[in-house]
Amino acid sequence: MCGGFPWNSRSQIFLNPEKIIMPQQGQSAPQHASNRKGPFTQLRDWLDYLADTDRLAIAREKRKLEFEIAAIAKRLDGVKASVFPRAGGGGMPVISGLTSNRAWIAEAMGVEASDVLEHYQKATLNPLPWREVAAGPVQEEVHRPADLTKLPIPTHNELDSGAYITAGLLIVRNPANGVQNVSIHRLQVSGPDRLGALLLPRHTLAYQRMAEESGQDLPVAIVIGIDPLTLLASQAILPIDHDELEIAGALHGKPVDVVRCTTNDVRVPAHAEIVIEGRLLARVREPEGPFGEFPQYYGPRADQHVIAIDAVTKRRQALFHTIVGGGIEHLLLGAIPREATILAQLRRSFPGVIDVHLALGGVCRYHLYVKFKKRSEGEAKNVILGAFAAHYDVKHVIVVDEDVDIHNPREVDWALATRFQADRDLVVVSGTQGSKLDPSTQDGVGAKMGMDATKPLDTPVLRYQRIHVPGEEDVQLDAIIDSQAARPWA
Ligand SMILES: Cc1cc2nc3c(=O)[nH]c(=O)nc-3n(C[C@H](O)[C@H](O)[C@H](O)COP(=O)(O)O)c2cc1C
Ligand SMILES: [Mn+2]
Repeated sequence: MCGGFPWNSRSQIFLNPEKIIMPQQGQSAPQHASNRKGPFTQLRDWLDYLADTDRLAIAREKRKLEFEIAAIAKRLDGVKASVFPRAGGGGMPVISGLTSNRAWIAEAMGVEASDVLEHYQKATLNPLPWREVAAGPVQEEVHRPADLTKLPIPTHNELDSGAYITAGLLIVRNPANGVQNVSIHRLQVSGPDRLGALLLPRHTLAYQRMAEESGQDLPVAIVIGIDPLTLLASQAILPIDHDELEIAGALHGKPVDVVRCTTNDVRVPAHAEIVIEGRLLARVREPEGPFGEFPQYYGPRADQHVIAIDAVTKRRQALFHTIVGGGIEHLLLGAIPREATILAQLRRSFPGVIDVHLALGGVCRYHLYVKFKKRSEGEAKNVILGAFAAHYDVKHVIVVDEDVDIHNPREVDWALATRFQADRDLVVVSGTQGSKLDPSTQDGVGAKMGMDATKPLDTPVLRYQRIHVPGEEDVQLDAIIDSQAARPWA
């Protein structure tokens, strides 16, 4: 043990990727060395907790910003979060992989893994307004004019156009009523005080258009280095004019403290690590991309929105968070809010829906598994149609019975292999809206497919009886297996 964490004076672990064993997604990490419990409201507490439970790898100093940080973080994705002290040779550490396992998200919330979706949904229905405070650590230093080249901003994928901020919460205000919106957008570093931003047609773009119509720039704040629950809240699927920071408050169980930016009216979490203040420019578009996206393909280069930077505020010893595009951290941040919304929506029409899962193989967006207690024949196909309507990203739906573990792809495959007949149980709808980032669509227009892998309600005895060896689940291997035993054939 030597040195310390870049954010305090604890012991340091050096990273040895050779020794890493991939745990199954969702499987809990060994419970030891920490008696802290969620909800975690502070990034540094979360990092300490990951470190105390052997889920944080600290690299030797000065890893390169171009590709090396992303490469190491990707190798550790889903296994350990990573820390890169003095990344790129500067003074600021880079961190990655904060929420790269479902079980970790449950721990961050302080609930059982089986309660994550209902807990999240409850938070979205019970927002907790933020509380403004006069000062906060995120403004310990104010840098004006701003220079983005002083921040350790990594370049991630081979064909990316350059360095990208990928874990920045973009906060804007409705120009008419001041309601804030929080979302994550990829941000290309186009110059020392200039960013290119991809704004897909949701709330940030709606507010930007309102400002642009009256010839105004839209003030923004970009928050980097924030606790995992606020990251998750930024991905909530809400109607416009619902402030995602209030969902963060609900998940925290207490209001988020915010401070006003130094150059505009946007309110930002007081305990964040770094805030970049700026303006989304009216009537300016510049080339942005290509950039490696969540479906594991590049988003193309095109003219996109531009943010001019006015100031950077930060903690004295700030941490810079980066999310590797398409890594599990990225995928899960989108998956949990989507699953929570889809589950609530399906249950409204189909009380027999028990659980839903957006599979990693379907990049946590396109493949939906539904666990369902069917009451009448045909109902599973109605569930399929409901799932298509619940979120346009959902492309393939598999409905299974309640005895199938939808978090285990092998189980879902088994249900498909043994309970599904294509001429009877398949639903295909063509020419629907899908994901523009799915390269097999025509600019987002493509087919949906549903597979009803539930067994018939009325079946002859034994036909669908799952085989079972009595006592299998109770075998105590440690007590039974003798590792020193003589070979009985010797
Ligand atoms: C790591 C990450 C990167 C993202 N990048 C973008 C992006 O570049 N452009 C975009 O429009 N949405 C992006 N998203 C998705 C939005 O943040 C998400 O849909 C959000 O909920 C939209 O918020 P809104 O409903 O308030 O508009 C990203 C999400 C994550 C987790
Ligand atoms: Mn929103």
